Amino acid sequence: MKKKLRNLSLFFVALLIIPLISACSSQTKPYDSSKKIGEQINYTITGIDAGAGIMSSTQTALKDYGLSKKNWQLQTSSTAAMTSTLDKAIKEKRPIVVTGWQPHWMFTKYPIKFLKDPKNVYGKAESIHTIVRLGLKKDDPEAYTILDRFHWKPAQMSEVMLKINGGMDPQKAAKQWIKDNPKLVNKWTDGVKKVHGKSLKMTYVAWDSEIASTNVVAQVLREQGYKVTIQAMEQQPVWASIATKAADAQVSAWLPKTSGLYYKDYKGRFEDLGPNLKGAKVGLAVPKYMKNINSIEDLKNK
Ligand code: PBE
Repeated sequence: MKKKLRNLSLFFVALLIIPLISACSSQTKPYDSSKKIGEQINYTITGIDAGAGIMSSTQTALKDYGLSKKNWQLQTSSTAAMTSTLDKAIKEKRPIVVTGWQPHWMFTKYPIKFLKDPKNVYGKAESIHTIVRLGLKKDDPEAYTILDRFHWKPAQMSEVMLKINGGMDPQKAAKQWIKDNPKLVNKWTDGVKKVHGKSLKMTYVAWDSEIASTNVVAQVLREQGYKVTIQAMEQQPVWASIATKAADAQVSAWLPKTSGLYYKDYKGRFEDLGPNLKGAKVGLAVPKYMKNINSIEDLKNK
């Protein structure tokens, strides 16, 4: 009797597992340019966290390019899950479409390309702005000056991101980068009076680019004598924290499009110190071996 029961349960386990295995193996097929791309990836774009601007832009893209009508959908996950799915797909030359942005190490580490966006849903180039709370200039002119001067290039942000991606602690990566780039850092701090243990709070979203920039700025301010805390949260609370003066600064506003909705919502309740980085880019990306997929329109037609 017992044995029969065990056999029966084994049978049911097999019933559950066999379709799972075949579902996986149907995904492990390499990219085939003779087949429709949508069919090969179940009409799914691999996305990141729901609060990211790139996610709402992608929903707009699905509508504007007529992809929603054709059953295309955007899968919510996290940056870490997205990059690990991308990693696995590339190892097996499988087709995949991801939400991509630059600066990011995914473009250094993997052979991927942005899809053309003829309807300009994602905007051409973006800048990343520094946003501070109202009144910071008066309360904390030293920190304000450094935050206002902070600027760097995509390649420099990538250097910090790559260190962190290689396993280095973000604060340590920031310290090392600051040590290696005294000329640029001096431009930010030149002539600014040091302080002694004044508190300052920064908020950020834990995207790789923002982990890098926030840690660098926080560390520069620490070396000026500030006691800086940095706190990671979702995008909306980051903007709210500045608007309510619960936090002093954030360096992660991708504009005009990606963080544009929050910028509009909180307008008048923050000060925009302008770009700290120019030449950022947001869009959909695919591996380069997907040779005949070059535009978002190709997702519908090819
Ligand atoms: N990102 C990285 C963010 C901004 C920084 C492109 C994932 C987004 O809101 O989409």
